[in-house]
Amino acid sequence: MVQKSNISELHAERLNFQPVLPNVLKKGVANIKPVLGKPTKSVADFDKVKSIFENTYGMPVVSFQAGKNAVVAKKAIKVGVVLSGGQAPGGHNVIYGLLEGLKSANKQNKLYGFLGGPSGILDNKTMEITDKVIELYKNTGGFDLIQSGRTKIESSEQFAQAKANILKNKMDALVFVGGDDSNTNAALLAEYFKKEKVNVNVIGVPKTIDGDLKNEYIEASFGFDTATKIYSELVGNICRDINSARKYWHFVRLMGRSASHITLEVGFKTQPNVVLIGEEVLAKKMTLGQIIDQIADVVVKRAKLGKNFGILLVPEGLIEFIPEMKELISNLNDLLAEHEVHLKTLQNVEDEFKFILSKLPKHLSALMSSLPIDIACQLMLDRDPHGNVQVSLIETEKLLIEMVSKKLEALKKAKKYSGKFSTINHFFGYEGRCGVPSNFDANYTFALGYNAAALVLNGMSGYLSSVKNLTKKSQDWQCGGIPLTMMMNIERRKGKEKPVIQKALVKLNGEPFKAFAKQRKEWSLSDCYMFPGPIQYFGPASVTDITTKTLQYEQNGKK
Ligand code: FBP
Repeated sequence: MVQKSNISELHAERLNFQPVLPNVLKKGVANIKPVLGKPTKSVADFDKVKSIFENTYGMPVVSFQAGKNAVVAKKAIKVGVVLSGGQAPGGHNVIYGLLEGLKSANKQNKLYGFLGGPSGILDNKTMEITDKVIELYKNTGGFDLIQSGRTKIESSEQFAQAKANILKNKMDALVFVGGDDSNTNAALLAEYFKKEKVNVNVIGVPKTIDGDLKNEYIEASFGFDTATKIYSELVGNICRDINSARKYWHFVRLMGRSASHITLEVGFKTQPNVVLIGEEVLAKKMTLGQIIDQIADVVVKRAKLGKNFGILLVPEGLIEFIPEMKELISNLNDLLAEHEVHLKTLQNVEDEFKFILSKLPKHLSALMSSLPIDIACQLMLDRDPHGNVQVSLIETEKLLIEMVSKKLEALKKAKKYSGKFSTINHFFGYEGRCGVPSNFDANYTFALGYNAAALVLNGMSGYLSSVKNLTKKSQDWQCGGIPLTMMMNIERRKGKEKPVIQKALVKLNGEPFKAFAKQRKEWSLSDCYMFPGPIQYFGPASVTDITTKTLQYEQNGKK
């Protein structure tokens, strides 16, 4: 727990920062009314999704407008909140906003945090969140107040256990703060409670630094703004080092498990020489060999200009976008799930490796054997509880360095290259997930939490808190909710078809990618690096409150 004795100067200043609520929420939850839109559909696989979510499919989009609301303040309620999945800057402000929103309707409303993520619901570990508890966590990074976890509530026993504990606590609602997988869990719980006629509403809040939980109504997931600003500071610092020393090629892998939004945003802010975008690799069906050729081409061209230095950004999820690797990973996912028990009996990684090779189709076993052994072993590591490969553990930047070096050696032999290729590798991921939230994320998360309280108090369930119009001042943001089922499709997880929220990938016909495609040639050869420096919390709004380039391109078109 944070105590008065471990508060830094910045922390103390941030405790005094008062997040600015959207005007519509300012007068409190008892002074806003929900306006219902048209019924909705899932993004794909309508019939399958509908058959799983019989009670919560097709609900309308909700928007809030000013107006007296007599319903919400009537009886005092008890709400549980859980932080789920990877940390993202601003989580504490969601809790802070939720508490303020609940209290704005009725001072007797109570908020409880489930400890350690969804497992806290199953183990019934809770703590009450009071004004005093939240006092030292306002506008701070991290999830340390109640911690997080990746436990998935999926078996019928777990659903029954969740129900039993929530009823034991006499809770009226549960707020799930999470990414696509966690909010899928929230949707399943909302459906389960409706089916079981349990009067508990479930509301989701869009969190993930990866930025891949978004659509027309969820313009950004919280944490993306702060995390990309932190990575941009680090990458910008490396760019300045490159310009000063002029002797290394830096290969930087950035977090972003499935989508390349983080890499694209950091690319905009720092203008490195090579930026790989997984979605483009997939669309062009590029092989690993072609990616290596593309990188080597830039290295050779720069060497000819006397520049044996540079910087490359690669999203951690790249590996899953390369068609041949995607096929390999998908086969590995199924094999690891199918032979889970047998694999546990094997003595060491080599035996596991041999066993897996023997089960793979010939062409994939050849591909697996051609990879550096470390990478091949990393591909076999345990999947997360949702069945995803843990790409944060796969050192793709080292794989690229090794393969580009080999390519350059061959070019040297053929007298087509005579430069020097000294490399340094980096992975920036965990550094950005618990940073002190930017002003944008501090305001956004406070609004998302407050808005979630409004959804709960209006009896909504199976909804995701939606705050939009985000490139405008926070006073002008619009609030409401969208049904979680609207974002669902069916995907293969752990060898089975499952309903999941569809990830929002980088769109190649979207304004951000188009803007990048126009600029990248210039970035590759002329050194136009940018050095954004650290996040600023105080000073002119043009520096402190500005959000991501991605959102600006998305909302303002060509800029
Ligand atoms: P969420 O989608 O749960 O927010 O997590 C995102 C992320 O930070 C990814 O960028 C990264 O690959 C992953 O979490 C790492 O997971 P872990 O925290 O389990 O190591």
